[in-house]
Amino acid sequence: MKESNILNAYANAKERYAALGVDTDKAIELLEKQQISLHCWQTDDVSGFENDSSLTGGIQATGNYPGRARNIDEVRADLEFVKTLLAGNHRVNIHEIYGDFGGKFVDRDQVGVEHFQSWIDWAKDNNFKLDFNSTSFSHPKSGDLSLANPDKEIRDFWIEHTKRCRRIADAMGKAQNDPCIMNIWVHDGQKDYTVNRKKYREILAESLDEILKEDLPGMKSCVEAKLFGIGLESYTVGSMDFYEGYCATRKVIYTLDTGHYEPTENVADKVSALLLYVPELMLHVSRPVRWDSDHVTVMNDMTLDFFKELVRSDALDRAHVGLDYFDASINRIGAYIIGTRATQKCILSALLEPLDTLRKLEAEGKGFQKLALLEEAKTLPFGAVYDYFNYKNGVPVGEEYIASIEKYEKEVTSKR
Ligand code: RNT
Ligand code: ZN
Repeated sequence: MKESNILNAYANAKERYAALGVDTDKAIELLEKQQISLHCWQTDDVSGFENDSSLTGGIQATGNYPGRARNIDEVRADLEFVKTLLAGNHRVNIHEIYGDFGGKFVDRDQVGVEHFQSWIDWAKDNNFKLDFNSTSFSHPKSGDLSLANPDKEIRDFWIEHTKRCRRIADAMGKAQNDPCIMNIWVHDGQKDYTVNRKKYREILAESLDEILKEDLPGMKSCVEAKLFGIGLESYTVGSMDFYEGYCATRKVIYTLDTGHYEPTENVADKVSALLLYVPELMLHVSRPVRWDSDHVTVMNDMTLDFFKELVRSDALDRAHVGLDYFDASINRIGAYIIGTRATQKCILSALLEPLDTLRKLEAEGKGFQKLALLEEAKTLPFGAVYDYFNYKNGVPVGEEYIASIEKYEKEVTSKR
């Protein structure tokens, strides 16, 4: 895009927003600081490097677009390339099954910091911070119940795994001088009716209490609620109600995956309610299409509203923003950039809302004026601000990144 066009458009946009009391430079500054945790599992359809077992736990990546990352070097190469197309400094979110196991089988109850040292070094070299996830799925002991399993042997196996993961996250956080956010999502549920809803939830709460006992200052734990998984449609142990209560009473971070609610539910409305009771949020920004389909995040009403609610709650700094989708039907790097940029756009759009004016109008009971301004805000020259943000940070502006990804596909991913 022509430099003078970007600059002129920004100058006009800046003036337009200023007339409504919005400082675009300040919004850009905040967006530059906003880290987004890139989910490493977008590079390889949640395969990991443990062995070639198939994906279980009620989640599924559909499609077989060529070029998925097949090993640790390819995952890292893809992430390094992704970084060149994004403004800002971001994080990488790793699952336990992405450890550097050196070709050996390391069972989940045997994993240690040594299997992630090369990730820690790589992150440092590439100016990434790391987040982490225990992995309860795609394992012979996954079954329908892991941390909520009444069978003590199986439950203890997963408790040990999750405790070890917390120690790995602690080491990551200490090495990067910034807490590593570790997510615990377990798929536990039942395909058909269960007469033990309460029992499994009691066990899950007990297991989590045991896991979270250890004080590890380099990391923060979060727990992810969900509606259902494939093959686990009738009951999910870690439902929203379960984790809301758990996080509020234990003061643990609540992981809000935007795909984990009823399709007609207003996910944005949960933000302000949760933030009254839980310390922070971890976000998995996703796009559910009819169900928790994990389509690539785009700038749609749900995502726009979601970030507006965070900004209106003055809580951007109480949310850890991460992505969670896995679309194997299109270029995976392209999917990364679309989703990350869409998330940035939604955050920027929220930061550019003429909130003071809107709140004043509401306080004065000027309903028509408020609605009119909300409508007008939708077509303010927001794109000019986002273009300038990318230009200022030396990354492709607008659709320019498409050609970069095509080039990477031609030279790298198509040869896999
Ligand atoms: C599953 C959860 C979970 C996973 C990742 C791979 O429904 O969203 O976050 O997607 O752990
Ligand atoms: Zn998720």
